[in-house]
Amino acid sequence: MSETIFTKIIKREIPADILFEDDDILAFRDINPQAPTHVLIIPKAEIATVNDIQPDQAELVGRLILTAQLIARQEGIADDGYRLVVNCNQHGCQEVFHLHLHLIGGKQLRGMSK
Ligand code: DGP
Repeated sequence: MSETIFTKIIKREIPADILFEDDDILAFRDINPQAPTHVLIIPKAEIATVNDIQPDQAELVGRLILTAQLIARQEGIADDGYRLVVNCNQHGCQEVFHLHLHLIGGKQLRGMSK
């Protein structure tokens, strides 16, 4: 997989508003927020898309969701609710080919567009 802008954020080659980091996961605010809270949660491993997740990465993917849960609590949006989105490839409107979970909330969201 070729390096993306998210690898540069992991390496601190470009700045980001980082909310969480451990050995395997990084979370930072989206540069183009769609709601008051819009955070991207990524594995540090370079996994391009959902299609590229391997069975032995199942725990890592589960931990991405648990990280979203933690950040939602920290942001104070857990009880009101939020949306987790993972876009995949062209039809899913994926722009950055490094797996990421969007955590979106802080306002009433509309129904999913089709
Ligand atoms: P997606 O369409 O699912 O691939 O969403 C990619 C998201 O990444 C999009 O919401 C904007 C965000 N993004 C792109 N470049 C940067 C960047 O340099 N910094 C930050 N913080 N977010 C970025």
